[in-house]
Amino acid sequence: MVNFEELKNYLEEKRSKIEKTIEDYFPKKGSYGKRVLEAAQYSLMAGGKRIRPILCLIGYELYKDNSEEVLLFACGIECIHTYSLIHDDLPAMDDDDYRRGKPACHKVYGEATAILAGDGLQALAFEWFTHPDLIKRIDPFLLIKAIHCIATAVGFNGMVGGQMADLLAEGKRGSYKKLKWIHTHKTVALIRASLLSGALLANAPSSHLRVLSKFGYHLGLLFQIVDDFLDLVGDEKTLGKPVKSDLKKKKLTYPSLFGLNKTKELAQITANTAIETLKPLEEKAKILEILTLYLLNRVN
Ligand code: GRG
Repeated sequence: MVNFEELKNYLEEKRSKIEKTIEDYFPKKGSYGKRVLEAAQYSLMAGGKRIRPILCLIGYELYKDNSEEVLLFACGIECIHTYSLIHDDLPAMDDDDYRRGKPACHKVYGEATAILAGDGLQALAFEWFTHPDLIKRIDPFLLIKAIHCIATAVGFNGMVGGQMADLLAEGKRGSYKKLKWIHTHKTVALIRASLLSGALLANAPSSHLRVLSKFGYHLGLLFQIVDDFLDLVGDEKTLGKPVKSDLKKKKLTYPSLFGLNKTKELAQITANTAIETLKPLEEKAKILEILTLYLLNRVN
């Protein structure tokens, strides 16, 4: 893969496989509790770039030919990501009304149902990570390693901790040290773990895992810097959510500390660093290099 056009086709192909798998495996029966299933499905299928599950597939494809073997694992990661978005939008958290171009889950189904939908999606992820269809294809020892990697990234020392610090930092003067801590835990941890989990499932050598871990860190940071930037200058329709929401909530972000120009410069520097870390993987990692540039220039 050498250019953006090929990458776009690749991402589109993976997105549609991920969505088909989610549809195939999503629980069908709900009986008296079916409202929460409906709410979870509403958010899960509301669009989204599917970057995290795609990173898992890429991590696997660096070492194995057929990433269909781990599609269900990748879909579990998307369930966790979607749960975090549903909870993040709740009035008690970021209080946002729109997500993925549609009214947020709590706006359609109410807060109680949205909380349960997020909880259910987190559990569903672990149901899929340990699904018999995965166990019959992947060595359970490798599965456990990958599950541990994801669980650590989304727990107290990962996304949940980052979200806590993000909420506590609202409206206060913050430092660069705190900003980096928040971003590293709230956003970077899951992005990095998504890529690593795929490589772990493929039993990648530990020297490569170290490289991918460093790369995942810089890629995740880049993702968040661009997210902060787009909140100020992005187009509402393309983003699928209101702009300037960080500004209104007085969030600690890259632009709030450094201004727009410097933020743009830092995004470019972070992208360069990410690409630099890939050197030991040589040609094998070309797709990650192009993906980095794609995410640097993303508009949603
Ligand atoms: C509620 C535990 C908990 C955590 C919430 C995900 C998150 C933590 C907050 C979302 C707020 C936010 C804008 C974070 C910045 C980066 C980010 C996660 C953006 C959304 O991810 P995308 O752009 O979304 O991949 P799509 O819709 O494409 O999947």
